[in-house]
Amino acid sequence: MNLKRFRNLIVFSLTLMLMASCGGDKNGSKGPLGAGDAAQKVYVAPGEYDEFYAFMSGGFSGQVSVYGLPSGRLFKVIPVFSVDAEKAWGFNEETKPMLETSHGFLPWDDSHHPELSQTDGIPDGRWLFINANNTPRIARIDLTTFETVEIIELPNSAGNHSSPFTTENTEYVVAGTRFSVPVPQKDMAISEYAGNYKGALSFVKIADDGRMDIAFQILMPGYNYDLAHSGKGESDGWTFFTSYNTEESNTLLEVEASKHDKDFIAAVNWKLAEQFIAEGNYEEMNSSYMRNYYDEGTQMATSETLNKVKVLKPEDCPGLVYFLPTPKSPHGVDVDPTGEYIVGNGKLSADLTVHSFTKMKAAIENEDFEDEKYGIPVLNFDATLAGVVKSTGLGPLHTEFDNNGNAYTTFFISSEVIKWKVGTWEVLDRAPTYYSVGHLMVPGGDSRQPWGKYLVALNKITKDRYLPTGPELNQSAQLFDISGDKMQLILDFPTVGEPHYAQGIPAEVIMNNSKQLYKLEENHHPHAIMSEEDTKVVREGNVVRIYMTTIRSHFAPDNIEGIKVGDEVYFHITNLEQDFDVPHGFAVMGMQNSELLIMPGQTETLLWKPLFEGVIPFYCTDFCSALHQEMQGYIRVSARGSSPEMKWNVGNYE
Ligand code: K7E
Ligand code: CUA
Repeated sequence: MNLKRFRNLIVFSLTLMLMASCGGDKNGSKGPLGAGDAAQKVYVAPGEYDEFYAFMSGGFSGQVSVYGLPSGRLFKVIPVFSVDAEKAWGFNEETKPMLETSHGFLPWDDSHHPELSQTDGIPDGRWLFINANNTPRIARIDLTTFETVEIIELPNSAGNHSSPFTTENTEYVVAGTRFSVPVPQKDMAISEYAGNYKGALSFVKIADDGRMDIAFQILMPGYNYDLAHSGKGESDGWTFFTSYNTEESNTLLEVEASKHDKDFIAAVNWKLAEQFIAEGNYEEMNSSYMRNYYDEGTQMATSETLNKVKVLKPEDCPGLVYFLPTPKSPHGVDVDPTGEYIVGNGKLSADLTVHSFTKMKAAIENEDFEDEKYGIPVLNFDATLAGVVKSTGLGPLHTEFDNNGNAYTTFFISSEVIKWKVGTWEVLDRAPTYYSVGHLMVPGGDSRQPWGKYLVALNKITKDRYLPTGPELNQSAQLFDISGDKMQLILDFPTVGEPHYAQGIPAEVIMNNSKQLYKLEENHHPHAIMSEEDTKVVREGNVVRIYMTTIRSHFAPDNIEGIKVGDEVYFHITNLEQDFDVPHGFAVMGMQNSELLIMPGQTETLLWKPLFEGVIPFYCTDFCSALHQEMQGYIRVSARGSSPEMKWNVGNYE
């Protein structure tokens, strides 16, 4: 690198650092939280329910957390991409297959964007989808059980960031790659990046029962694909992806990918893609990827390996993709509730660029192109431009909408949310956030029917908002009342991991379908037993299977003998309870595993390999009754190579 470029790089980096940090300090004070009736607005009396569910991504925790709004109370952390020892996710035999990939079993990922399924463009409360960013995958969470029931891997992708945004009737969730890579993957010089690496946009078909399958991928130029949103109403049938690094640089992107004045929003006509597929105008590529799904009947997860994916090449598919030039390294792309306006948030810009769908269609019709990239027409910037929001904020990232024709945009660098009018582009209000806001969420705010009322700012930096907890502070969310003209900050609350994005939905859409227990008669787990009379211990070589039950307040059996050092012991435990909210837990001293936490009517399996002779206690880990502390048992472990008699009992019967 020559000296001048190096100097430019330093100056540029310093400027960004300064801009980022002044966001944190300039407001100094702790904000208007004391204001009048704020406490009343977030007060949910003991025993009362919240008005909305909020689903927040866990970012680097890999999970999803479920909150109530307006109280900010945490209800559940749903394990998704990271193992969770509290719930045995990825530890018990039933869920281990969920974390299998073509790279083997993966204990962690980075989850960014929860997305609710929609019907007619309105969140319907059936499923929540979320992306794995590091090893590209999409998960589906069933909102009757609040459990992850399916995870599909995305081949040819690397850094699954613009994902998993849904189409209007959940025909697809989409997944754009952040990193472009050789497709198919191969050993190749990194310096050959430009012109050779490709960025795959995946369209994952969602069946009526929720099953996910990759319908097709579009092999785009080697840019970075950042975020996406699908059209609505008139623009239904299109999905919009932001890109940056149209410079196609492979090093020092903070400078090298910031050179172009404009990058692109890619407008993809997925209805046309379906036609190309139907006509056979695609290439079938070999690529190995996994689909893992949980069967509620057998209560087991299964992994299957898939080998083919259909690939569309824009240069062979006229009309499939158009580029909309958008200043300046855009991050979020957000479509207003009518479907007419496509808002691009240029993160190195102060202004927001709003494209018109109607104008885009006309520009396509008139072939009003200013350029072409790898066979993809670049529409004339002025031809699609609907307006510019001149905000004077800095670093716009994401936009959501309310039900009154207003939009709300976050500004990371100036650390604020700005409210503006869709159509007139005038700025109506601005509110500081503490600090450095990333995404924001209005319940239904990326759908056709925002419920409005609240806005949650999902902040990156916490600093002085809470009592210090050493160097690491939880990220912070801030709740605003947006029912009036002015946004009013009414609550701060900490989050689990980094909440990149969130979704909100009225409680009644989900709560009445929420499952209270698993019915024993519907439990078809291969190792389930339905009563204490059926408990048994079975040896097959050095594999021992213990068929156990739980009911308040004992295990059956609770005395087990005949186990040897070197055995592989599987505890298949069925919780016979048929009462809401009565799980039992299970732990064995010295086990190299997590606890089990078994819901009523469920069967779970723990693998234990005893290392020493002795008498090993086990107990219930979840305080289930007044005699929970009595819920315990012993296993006798005999020497390797010995021939102890197999015995088991609870109470006096064997
Ligand atoms: Cu945090 Cu959506 Cu990954 Cu923006 S992304 S902030
Ligand atoms: Cu069962 Cu505590």
